[in-house]
Amino acid sequence: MGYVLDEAQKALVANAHEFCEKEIKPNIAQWDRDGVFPLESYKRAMDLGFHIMEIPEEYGGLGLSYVTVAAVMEEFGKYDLGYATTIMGTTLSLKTVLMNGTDAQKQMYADVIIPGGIGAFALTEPNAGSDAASVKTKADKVGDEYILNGSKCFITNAQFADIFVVFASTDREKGVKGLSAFIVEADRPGITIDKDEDKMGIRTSNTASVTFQDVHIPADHLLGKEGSGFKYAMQTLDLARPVVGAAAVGLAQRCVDEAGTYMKQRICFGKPIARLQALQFMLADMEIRTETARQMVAHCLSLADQHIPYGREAAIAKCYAGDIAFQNASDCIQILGGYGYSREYPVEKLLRDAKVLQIYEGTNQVQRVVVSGHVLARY
Ligand code: COS
Repeated sequence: MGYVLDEAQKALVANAHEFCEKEIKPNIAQWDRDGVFPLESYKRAMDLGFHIMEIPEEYGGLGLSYVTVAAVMEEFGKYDLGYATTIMGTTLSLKTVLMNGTDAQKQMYADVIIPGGIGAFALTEPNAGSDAASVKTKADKVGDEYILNGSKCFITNAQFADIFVVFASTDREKGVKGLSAFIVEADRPGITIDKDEDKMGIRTSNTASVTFQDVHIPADHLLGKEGSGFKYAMQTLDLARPVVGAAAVGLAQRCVDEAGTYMKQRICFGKPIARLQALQFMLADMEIRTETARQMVAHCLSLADQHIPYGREAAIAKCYAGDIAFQNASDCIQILGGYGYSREYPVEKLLRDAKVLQIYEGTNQVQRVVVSGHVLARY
């Protein structure tokens, strides 16, 4: 739905559906309750290649279009946003390398990720969240190495990462123009993982802090040019945001599915509540929002696939899909009433998970800053 998919793409989405039915559905309630990062299950997802869809074939990946990736991520988002976030955490870091790395760097990163490695994108710091330009982590060049010092927080996959893309300042005097991006292997001495966040939602996703203390990295681990790191981070996020939007659409669709199913079964005033027009309208609005978001995500990523600028569309897609996923989750609980509020039913989790869609990968306030920037540039 929403995407015009060919037979191969449909088969891939069907594979994702089958995988999620078998791997995620039976376990998710317990994983969510206990805050489990399901590493073994995630490895099975990697055996099927869901983490390498974007890696070009020449580096050993599947080389699929972003529209295809989105259709698959929608399926994962339907079953568990945390699981989708784990995959997207790896592919977020990967995007910076694929967009800015040399052939050798792309191959090196792909060689870690393809056999089942986990990647992490380390941009955010305690005082550099929405204000991403305020990164304080520094990388000083000494001979043919950089020495990395600083702390990152809220890093998806940090505890399980094999490799990071780290943003650090190579020239403090230049501020935002002094930031650079590096590939950093997780086993380098001086890296510690400090704090595993106990989150309200996406509890199958790992989020932790990372400290770099005198971490030596070879100079050839610099991505692109010194001083271009902020631009690379922004370009990466432009491409990642609509994929998050796709997972949000999956969650929003799940809310429609849960509400629609319940409405047919629940008898009230002597008839199924599906016959009550007040609820029919709520369900229709949920469907309208979901389909609108899906179209926006698909449109944005089809622009990306055709190398047509999509920064405005990416911010709109992520912002809208995140907001409506949260709204749908809230309405879904409302339709289920007391059962929706109970942890015995799966829908309260959807609301807890959906909240992060308005916060991570750039808050929805930041997305509005981006959109208004594009609008005002017209006049
Ligand atoms: N693509 C390429 N370059 C971009 C860009 C983009 N999408 N956005 C900004 N830049 C460039 C600008 O062109 C500017 O360079 P020039 O001076 O050479 O023109 C430079 O980056 C600074 O841009 P700007 O002044 O707009 O940056 P701000 O510090 O005002 O930040 C926001 C803009 C708020 C949009 C940015 O900091 C942001 O996206 N923050 C959220 C970060 C985020 O998503 N964090 C989530 C954690 S990572 S999962």
